Amino acid sequence: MTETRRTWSEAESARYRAAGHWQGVTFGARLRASAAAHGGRVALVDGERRWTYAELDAEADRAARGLRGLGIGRGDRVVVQLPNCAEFLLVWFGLQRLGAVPVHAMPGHRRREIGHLVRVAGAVACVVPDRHARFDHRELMREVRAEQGPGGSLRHVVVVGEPGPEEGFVPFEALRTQAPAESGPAADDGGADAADVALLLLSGGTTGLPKLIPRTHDDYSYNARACAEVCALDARSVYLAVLPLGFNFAFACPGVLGTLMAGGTVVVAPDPSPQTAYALVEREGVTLTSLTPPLVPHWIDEAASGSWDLGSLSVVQVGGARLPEDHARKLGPALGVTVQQVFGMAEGLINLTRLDDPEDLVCATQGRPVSPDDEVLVVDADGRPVPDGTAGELLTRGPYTLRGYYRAEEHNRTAFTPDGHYRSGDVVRRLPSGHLVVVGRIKDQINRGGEKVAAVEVEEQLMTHPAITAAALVGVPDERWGERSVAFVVCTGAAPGVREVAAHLKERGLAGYKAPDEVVRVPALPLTAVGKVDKAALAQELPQP
Ligand code: OOB
Repeated sequence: MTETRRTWSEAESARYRAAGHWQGVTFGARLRASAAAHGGRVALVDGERRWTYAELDAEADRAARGLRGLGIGRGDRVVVQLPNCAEFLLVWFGLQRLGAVPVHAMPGHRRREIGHLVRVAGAVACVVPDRHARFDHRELMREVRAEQGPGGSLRHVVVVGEPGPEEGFVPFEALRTQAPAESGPAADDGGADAADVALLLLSGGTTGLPKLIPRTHDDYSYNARACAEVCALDARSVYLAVLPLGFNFAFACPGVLGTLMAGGTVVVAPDPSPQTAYALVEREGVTLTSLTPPLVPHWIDEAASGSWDLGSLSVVQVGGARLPEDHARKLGPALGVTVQQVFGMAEGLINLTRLDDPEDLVCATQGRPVSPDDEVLVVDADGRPVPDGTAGELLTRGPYTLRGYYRAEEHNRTAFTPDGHYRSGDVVRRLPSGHLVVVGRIKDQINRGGEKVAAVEVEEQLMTHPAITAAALVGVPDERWGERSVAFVVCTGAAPGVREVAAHLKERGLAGYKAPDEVVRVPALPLTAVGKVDKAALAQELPQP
């Protein structure tokens, strides 16, 4: 199938190459080069297991041979839904070696999200754990496979761990150990071009179903490298991946990829608790990690216990949602680290506070763009630029910001300006220094401590409940999550409670984190003058704190 992809113009591409942002190197080739440059250094640590760069490179070859044995090759999309474990990276680099395209799913995604990803991406395979967080992903894959039917694209399910009795589920362990060594692969990257799509990330979403974000080798490696430079990463850096690896923040801002490109060591944390993390900091000499805001108070409390040696830790990044200023001010002294705020998006643009920024900028802003070629516009409702200090919508384009979602032509017509700026839906104020302060949002999304919930997606599912005739999901301020979600529902008969609603959404196959924190019955949904649901008025109906 031929497919046109909205992408950068020839002139822009030439400019980004000339500036050295795009280096024309694929991820498969980069890993090969890293193995040659620092073969004996430790690249990856997961519990008691560790891999040098040479070993990681050899494992990528093994995984690639096994995956190729399944018929997976250049350009094929493969949904990867794995928790934080080394296999995430073995599979990811195995796919890169074939020129295949990992699609990053979140561990919490369920039938609806995974089924949608498989369909939109036309994925030929899914890679899942056997069980994770008391959930059986093989069950999930049985359902997804059944739903796709024989005409669907999905041909293989690869299971990390026990494949179970289901016919046709392939254990990853057999793939990596049983493929004959002589079967190649000859190339570093299956012949992929650095301008090709290297991976697909998931957008936080504002529409009924999540959109896929194409990221090329050139643009995504620049994303990781530009962040690594701001964070001064080098071969001595040790990054602790606390947040899900599938999340852009932990994977490439600078995260896993930035660390590996600098010759450093990546340590994966199986859970985000400070106890788990601090034990790894002590053992592995972790220098950098990244958190979402709800974790921050727990990390501060645990550090205060005084039982940990956090001496190696030098930078803690916080992002994904707005960090309250007082938490920002406490975090640095409590852990003895430099705090860095991160305001990023899977679509591209990453803003970081700089390591030598004065405390007020670090604590009260969300950073400034990492690339000199990031273009940021702050505009009013008519699309006209506003002066610095005035709030407006953030529009952006640049060397690592997408120019169009994957297979979403209609949505692309409104998600971008005619000259290619991505409409972020975030309301920001820009300071003369270029630092941005996130003050709000015009997109219909709830940001629950960094986890994004598209209101429309949940509303559609709420209305499938037999008692609910209309629904509106609204984000309201919350001490713990920054924002929690409240479902306002219009009902016939008795209104379902919050548990019943959660059970219903689960039954519908929706990820658990999208269930509303509260359900409030209303006689009718108030409308604005133009006939849209008035969510501001609904939020006012709640008892004010
Ligand atoms: C990160 O990426 P996404 O794609 O899950 O979410 C992006 C959205 C932004 O448009 C903004 O609405 C919100 O998340 N956001 C923040 C924020 N960081 C992200 N809002 C306020 N303050 C912040 N610091 O969330 C993401 C991707 C890469 C690095 C970091 C975060």
